[in-house]
Amino acid sequence: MEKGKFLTPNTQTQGNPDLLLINVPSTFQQGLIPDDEEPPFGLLRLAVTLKKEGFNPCILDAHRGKLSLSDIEDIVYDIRPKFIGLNPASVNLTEAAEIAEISATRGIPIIIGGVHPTLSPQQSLKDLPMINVAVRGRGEKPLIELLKNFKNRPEIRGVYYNPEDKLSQRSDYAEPYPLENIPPIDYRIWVANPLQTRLVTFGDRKIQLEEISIYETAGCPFECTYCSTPVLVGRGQGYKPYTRPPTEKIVRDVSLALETGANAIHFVDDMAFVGPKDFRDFFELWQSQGLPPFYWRGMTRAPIIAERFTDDDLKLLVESGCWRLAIGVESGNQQILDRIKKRITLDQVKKAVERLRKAGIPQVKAFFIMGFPDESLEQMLDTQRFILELKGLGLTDISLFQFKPYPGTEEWTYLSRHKPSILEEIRYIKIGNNSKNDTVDHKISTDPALPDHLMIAQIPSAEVRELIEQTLKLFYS
Ligand code: B12
Ligand code: SF4
Repeated sequence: MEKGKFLTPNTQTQGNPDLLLINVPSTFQQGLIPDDEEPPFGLLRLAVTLKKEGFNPCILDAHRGKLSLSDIEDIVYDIRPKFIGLNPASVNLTEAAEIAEISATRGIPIIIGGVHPTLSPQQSLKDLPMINVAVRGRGEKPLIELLKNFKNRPEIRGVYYNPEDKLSQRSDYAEPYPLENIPPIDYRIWVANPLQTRLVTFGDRKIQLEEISIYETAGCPFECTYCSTPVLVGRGQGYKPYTRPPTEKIVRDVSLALETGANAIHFVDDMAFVGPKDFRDFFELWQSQGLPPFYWRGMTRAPIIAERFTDDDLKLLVESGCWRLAIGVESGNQQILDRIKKRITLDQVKKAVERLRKAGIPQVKAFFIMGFPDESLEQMLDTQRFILELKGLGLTDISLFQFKPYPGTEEWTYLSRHKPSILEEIRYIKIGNNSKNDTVDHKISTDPALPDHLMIAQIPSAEVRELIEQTLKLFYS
């Protein structure tokens, strides 16, 4: 069965798996899931680590496989796993609940982890009452213990059972499993269709990229007020906000990923590099080992490029095969940038875009958000104007999202104090649209929306979305 292709490892034929990790789809409206989605890096890390520890896990990538609920039910029934693991984010809790329902009716214990359970394990257990256990933080260590000793409800850091239990009135995260001990992921075994083909223009040449995505780090050293990452890593609670594995491990992982036949890497990490040294160390080691060149793209911050990269670093960036660098900008209004603790200035953004394009990086992308709490129409129009100014400086691509509050973030706390009724009405709505990838319509339809009348900013949600649509059209016209 074609759908079975998204059950990995692809050699999974014998015995019931100890654990079936299901990548919960962002929606069951299959037409809304793009074709080039990233594999579930968190589940991949868990699966290869559990395998190394002697377990027999498998992954069902229901998101990339665009599986329906009944496809998932058939597969669960066929392979009868001992446990099921789900990874709900805040935007697909409903889908997770539906999958949990079918698993619970088969009597299979369910463990949840990942974004939403980490933001609030107690709330997740209330949201999904059929779930037995929630894991907060990185799941490797808790799963090893839970799979060995589930019946006894072991007390483990980062593991939460009944939300009403005294034992659940805590906030600890799982003890992280060292990144350097996580085995390299062999994409040929664990990921269905790992390569994405794209045609990229480099000066006057067109090059066909066979791209594979990888994720190497954990967290991010910054603390933007709207972002879930600081909460995901337990920032401010004594946990390390950012971990980068040794350069040797990154070199080994990239090298293995290229063995799939890829000639390009997408570093999906929140930060592909947080300083010129990370980047230099990697490429110097890569070159010193005589490894073959490859194309790559990733994400970093404007001040790093504007102020910390020398001209020589920029030259090395181009030589290293970087075809697209993305930066998080979020707003074209300095007051908003300061409020969301972005720690960047508009001048740094302009300088970064200009320097990258002048150095010869083929594509520069920036991310933006409109509709922050209390943001005025005028401030959003500043963002629109700034986006068009950056286009004039060589910006080639944008993502522009509507602000959405996520549990545990500083903006969530702000809204709970100042506009509590809004949080009761939060729903992430998926707008149906079958437009092709990379079109403005597609960009709009894959960003979950908020109810039309919601007044998080100074204008209602529907008007924020109209402005987003207008801005995307202006940029891409
Ligand atoms: C890669 C990525 C994407 C990719 C791929 C997403 C995908 N389908 O897998 C793309 C670019 C497509 C994407 C899109 C979106 N994303 Co995104 N994305 C990420 C990102 C940067 C990395 C996720 C990741 O792979 N991490 C690396 C792995 C190794 O870590 P991990 O997933 O945390 O896994 C560990 C633990 O969490 C835990 N764990 C994970 N799963 C499980 C399961 C079990 C059972 C257990 C026990 C433990 C466990 O153990 C793992 C190993 O240590 C995160 C930010 C982040 N730092 O997590 C945002 C993030 C998940 N995205 C986010 C958002 C908002 C979106 C969008 C909605 C953006 C938008 N339009 O507004 C869209 C949704 C699109 C869609 N159709 O659903 C938010 C989610 C916020 C929320 N509360 O729900 C995040 C957290 C970004 C942020 N900082 O705010 N995203
Ligand atoms: S928005 Fe980006 S820079 Fe800010 S905390 Fe999140 S991942 Fe880090």
